[in-house]
Amino acid sequence: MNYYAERRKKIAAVMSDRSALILYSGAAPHFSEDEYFPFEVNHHFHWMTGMDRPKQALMIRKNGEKVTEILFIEEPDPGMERWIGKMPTKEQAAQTSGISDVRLIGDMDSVIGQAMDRFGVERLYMDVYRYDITDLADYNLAQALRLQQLYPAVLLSPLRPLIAPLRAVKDEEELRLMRRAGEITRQSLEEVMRRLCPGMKEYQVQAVFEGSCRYLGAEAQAFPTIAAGGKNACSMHYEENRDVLSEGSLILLDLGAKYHHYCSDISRTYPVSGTFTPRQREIYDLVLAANRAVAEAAAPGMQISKLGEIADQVLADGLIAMGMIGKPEELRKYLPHGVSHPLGMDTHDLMTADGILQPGWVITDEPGLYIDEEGFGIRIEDDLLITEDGCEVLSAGIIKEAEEIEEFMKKARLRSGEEA
Ligand SMILES: [Mn+2]
Repeated sequence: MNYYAERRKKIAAVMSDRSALILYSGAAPHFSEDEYFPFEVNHHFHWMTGMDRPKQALMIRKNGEKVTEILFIEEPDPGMERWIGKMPTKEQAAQTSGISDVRLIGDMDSVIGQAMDRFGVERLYMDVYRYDITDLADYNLAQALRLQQLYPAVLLSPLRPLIAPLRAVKDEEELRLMRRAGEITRQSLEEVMRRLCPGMKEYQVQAVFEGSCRYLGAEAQAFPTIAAGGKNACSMHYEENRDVLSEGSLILLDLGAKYHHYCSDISRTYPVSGTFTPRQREIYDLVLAANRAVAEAAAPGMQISKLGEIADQVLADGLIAMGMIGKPEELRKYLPHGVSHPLGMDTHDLMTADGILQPGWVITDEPGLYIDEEGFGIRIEDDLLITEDGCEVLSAGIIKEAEEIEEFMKKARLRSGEEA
C-alpha cells in the first residue's frame, strides 16, 4: 500500500469537477552572495508525494470520475550529481509517490497549458497561503500569481481548506514517524537530565539536547529550542539561551526533534540542582495537575478550545487557594498562552475550522505558570493522540512527576560520581 496514493485519493474526492491541483515542492530562499536558506519542502507537496527535493511538482486533474495524476521532477544530471549527490530517477520517483506518470519539470508549463485549453479546467487549487500580509510571496504563491495572469478566467482556489481537515488526521505512517520523533526527544531529554548542573549555560543544555537528537537520527529540530533558566522562562519565546544556570533555579525546556519531516513538541521543567524547592514544587504540582486534567478530558467530539478552559479552571482554583489571585480572570497574569494546538509536519499543524477533535488528531497539552516576581516559570507539555474514546499520551515515556525527575537526576549523579 502506498500512503501517498491514499492521501491523494482523499484530496481528489473533495476537489470540484473540472478542476486541477497544482503544487510545487518549492525553492530555498536566497540568503546572501552564493548562499541560500536551507530548503524546506512544501509540506502539502510532501504529504501527497513523499518527495522532498526542490524543482518538483504535482498536478492532479479531475474530470467527472476521471482523475489524472502527474509528477514532475528534475532530469538527473551527471554533472550536477558530482556536486550534490544522486538525484532521483523517474522510476524511483514513481516508486516513492505511487504516481506512474512521471515527467520532467521543464515540460510542466505545456502540460498546464493543455489542461487549461484542451481539458477545460475551470478551477485551479494552489497553495496561496500567506501567514502575514507583509510576507514575501513564496514559490507556490508566486506561481499562482503567474498562472492567474496567464489564465485570468480560471478560478484560483486555496488548497488549504481542502487539505487542512485531511492533514489533521494522521495515518499509520505519520504516527510511526511522530512516535519516532517523540522517542528521540525522550532519550535526548534524559541526556539533558544526566548532564544538568549549576554553572551550565543555557546554550550548553541546548547543545546536549540537539546533539543527542542528531546522534539519534533526527534531521532537524521541530522549532528553535527554548532553554530558559530562572526568570527567562517568563518570556514565552525566549531563544537567546546565553545565561548561566544558577544553584536552586529551574530550567524550562520547550523543544522537540523533527524526524522525516514530523515534529514532536515537548516542554519539561527541571531543577538545575536536582531537587525542587517546596515553593517550586507547589507550583510544579499545580501545573502537572492541569496537564493531567487535559489528557483525561481530551476525546473526540470535544472542541480543542475546551481543553484550555479545563486547564484554566484547575490552575485558577489552585492560585485562588494559594491566595495569589482573587478571581479566575486574573489567571492571565500568570498564563498568557493557550494550552493546546495540533501537531504534525508543522509544529502548529492544520485542523478543521470548527476545531472539533477527531480520532487520529495529534495535539499538545501544555499548561504553564510564569511567576515573574519569584523568578521562575513552569510548563509541562505532552503530545496526545486522539483515539476512538479518549486519547493516548504519546509522550507518556518522558517522566514528569517531580519525584521521578529528582530520582533520575540523583541516580545519574551517583553514577557519574562512581565513574570519576
Ligand atoms: Mn507546543
